[in-house]
Amino acid sequence: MPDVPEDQLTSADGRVHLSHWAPPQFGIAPHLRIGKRWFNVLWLIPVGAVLLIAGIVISQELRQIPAVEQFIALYPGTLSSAPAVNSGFPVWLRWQHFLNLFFMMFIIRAGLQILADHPRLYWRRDSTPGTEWFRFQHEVPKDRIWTAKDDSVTLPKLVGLPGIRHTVGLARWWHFSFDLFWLINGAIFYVLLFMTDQWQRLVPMSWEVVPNAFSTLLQYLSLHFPANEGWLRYNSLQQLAYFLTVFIAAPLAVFTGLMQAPAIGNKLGWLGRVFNRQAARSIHFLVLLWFLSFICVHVSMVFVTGLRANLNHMFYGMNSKGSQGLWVAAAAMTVVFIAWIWASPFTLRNARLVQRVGETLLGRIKALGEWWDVSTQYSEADISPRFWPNGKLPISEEFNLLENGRFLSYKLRVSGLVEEPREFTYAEIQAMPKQEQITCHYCIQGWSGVAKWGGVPMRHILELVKPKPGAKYVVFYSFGEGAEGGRYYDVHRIHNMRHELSLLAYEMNGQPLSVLHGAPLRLRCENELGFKMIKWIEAIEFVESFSLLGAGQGGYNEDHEFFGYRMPI
Ligand SMILES: Nc1nc2c(c(=O)[nH]1)N[C@H]1C(S)=C(S)[C@@H](COP(=O)(O)O)O[C@H]1N2
Ligand SMILES: [Mo]
Repeated sequence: MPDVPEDQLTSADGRVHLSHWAPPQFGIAPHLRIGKRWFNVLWLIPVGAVLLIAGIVISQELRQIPAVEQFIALYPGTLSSAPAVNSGFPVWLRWQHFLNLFFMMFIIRAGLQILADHPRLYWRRDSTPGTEWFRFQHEVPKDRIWTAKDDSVTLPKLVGLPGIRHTVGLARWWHFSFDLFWLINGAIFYVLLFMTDQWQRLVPMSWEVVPNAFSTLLQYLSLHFPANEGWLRYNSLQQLAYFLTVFIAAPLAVFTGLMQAPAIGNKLGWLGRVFNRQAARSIHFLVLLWFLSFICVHVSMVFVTGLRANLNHMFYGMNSKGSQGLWVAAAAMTVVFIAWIWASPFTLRNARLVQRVGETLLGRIKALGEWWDVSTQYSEADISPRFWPNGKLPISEEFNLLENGRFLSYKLRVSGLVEEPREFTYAEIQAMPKQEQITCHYCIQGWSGVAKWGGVPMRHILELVKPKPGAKYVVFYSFGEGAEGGRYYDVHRIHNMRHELSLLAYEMNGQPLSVLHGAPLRLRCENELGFKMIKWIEAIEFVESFSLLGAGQGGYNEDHEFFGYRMPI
């Protein structure tokens, strides 16, 4: 009976120990590419200040012109037809506003943490270094192997969540859990908005909103503020900004978020081509910039257009001049502040708990992605010029010998709950029915790439070894170690291994698979994230449960980096 290197799996701790975590590595200030030149975006601060002052001067000058004053008289800033909202700021609205900002704090911080795991943005699917339009990391070194993990950067502690390098696994639990809360809150908001008269605040009912918004902008910029009528109705500029945020930006964030998932992007044919992983990721980031700008302007306006009145509206529900709203808002912000400070240290200390809670909340929803049989294939012309590598190359003596012998003596061991445990030589595997597929790879860190893979379908191996009825999972053992030492392994549900595109690949782009990309054999499983596609496969085992393997989470990255074991999204 062929054995498996099960004793070489290591357990893992439930917390993040900084002593053996990826050491900090700082990137660079965010840079933006225009044509061939890179600009430091910190320049936007002085440039923005100059533009703001220029805007103020220009609007004050404009308002000296009689025609402009006539325009403002004609379009005073609020739609003359806009009905008054009679229900004020009901308690549900105030709670939803608070919960929204509370959830957004987690979503934004965790989102930035995810971005820092691959600190580059592209428009094309292939993530080829040099084609970014935005990065906060140096250029990719050309003189050595530079993996995607090497590329991840540290963020300031209070910005990222959990604030240390390469914590994409934990950040995703925060991001997606709070996405879920935020979506529920948003759905309730949409419903209540239209069940009451509150929708009238946000939905412009006439094109006059455009000249009125200009008029408001001019009035604000010239520092002669229009009267604050916020209790009854919003001015046109507010209305447009809120409308765009609630009805355009928020749905776009959800859509471009989902399009970054392999089970969705690899399924939706042409839509997945237009909103390819990188375009979706870039737009997702631009929506973040919209939200951040919105928050800055919105909060500034709350302060400068009558702080007490504004806070009495949104935090106290009264149209009054007292200080009650101020106190309620201060208490609410204290809660946000405490949660802000607490979240990262809590996550590092209770990483396993964060993973478990995340799995409980989201596991089933995400796993729905596996239902869909992904089928999108690309053409030869789509093949990426460069495919980011990831992982630690195997260093064992055994592997060196195999590699030096060009894997001629390699044998794949397949065992466990099967009728016919077998060892397959490399020649036998290559003589099996061969399948080729051109597919897009989605790494959890954010990069993607298209390659053509050739190999034997997993379903063929299953037919040969005949899993017993009790076999629920398929364990893959790698020759390589994981980042913290101990064997890299990974577990798949047997169902997913019967999928048409689940492949044991020995060729990449028409060439024998290189060691860098997983020779002698690596898995392709196109409805999961890249880390599930184990490289340098030594043995395969069919099991009923994986709870006794390693730290019991279903794979090396699941054990050590707190990823989820089913990751179609
Ligand atoms: N044995 C092993 N397999 C592995 C990894 C690893 O670290 N060790 N990394 C995974 C990750 S995170 C990704 S994205 C893909 C990358 O495959 P590539 O190096 O061919 O691009 O391999 C996966 N398979
Ligand atoms: Mo990955």
